[in-house]
Amino acid sequence: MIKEFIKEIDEGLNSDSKTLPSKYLYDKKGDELFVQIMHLPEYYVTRAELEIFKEQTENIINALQLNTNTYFELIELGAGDGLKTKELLRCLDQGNYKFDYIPIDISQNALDKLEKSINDELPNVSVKKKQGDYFQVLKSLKNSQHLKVILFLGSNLGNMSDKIASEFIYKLGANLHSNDMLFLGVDLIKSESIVCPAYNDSKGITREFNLNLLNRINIELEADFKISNFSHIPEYYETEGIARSYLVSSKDQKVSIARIGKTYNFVKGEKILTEISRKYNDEIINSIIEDTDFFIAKKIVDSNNYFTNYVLCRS
Ligand code: AVJ
Repeated sequence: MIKEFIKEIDEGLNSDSKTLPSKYLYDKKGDELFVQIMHLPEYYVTRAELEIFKEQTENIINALQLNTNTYFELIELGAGDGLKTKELLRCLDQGNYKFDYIPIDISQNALDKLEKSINDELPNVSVKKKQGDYFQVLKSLKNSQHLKVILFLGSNLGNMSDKIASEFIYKLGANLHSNDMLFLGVDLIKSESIVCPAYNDSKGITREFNLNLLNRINIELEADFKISNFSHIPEYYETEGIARSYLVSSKDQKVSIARIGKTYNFVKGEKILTEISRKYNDEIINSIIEDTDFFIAKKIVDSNNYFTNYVLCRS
């Protein structure tokens, strides 16, 4: 783990346009900050998808063509706090659908918390949590022949480039059977006036979330980033549809990372890209799934037209 962390940080800081992988934003502090982000008034993403799960639960079940006579496995990639999923679980429970809920996450702690809250609130729902890498777990589930519905929510796909997203969805398909479903939640392309504040909130939580990455490198790799010498600067243009978060060096400076044994130079105004948050429309989703075994079977949109949940069917 630490070896990979070292390698990826070194690669990112050595490249001509510096980058740091967004997955490292989520340490314990980063997880806590992301929970706060989800409740921010400016961060519409979580609320928009929650509205779909609350107001259109029956629609979701119909779109997935679920049937009370056919057992299925409801598999969620990334456990989260389950707020949205619990809306669906409640409706499936009340409708006497036969299923197991299988959340997959790399964090055992996140899975344990989620299981406990579902056991408390929905004691009839069978939870079979699986800790590990998404694809390893899916591979282990593949020989089960049961109908599978995969949930990949929260526009988590947006952290990937379109090429990586396409490979990711292709690999999901390779671990499924014909007629299995992928329920994919993505944020839609919309104006700068709505997207920009979502990544630059007035309380500065997103700023803290982004800068926490440097803190983490300071602690885990014994670096000497001066946090106050970097600012959080997100960018988004509706014409392109990609929000990018940067940390920008406010002066010429050197940073040493003891665990790598190197010093890195930053010039005043130099940017480190820490995260992309892709926004989508039908055309982009279609081009992403073009070379995969999925097709769009249905889509559900929230009342503001901010967010879409696509039902992708494995052909
Ligand atoms: C969890 C990846 C969907 O990109 O909107 C929120 C992460 N970063 N604010 C997003 C995030 C800054 C979020 N995703």
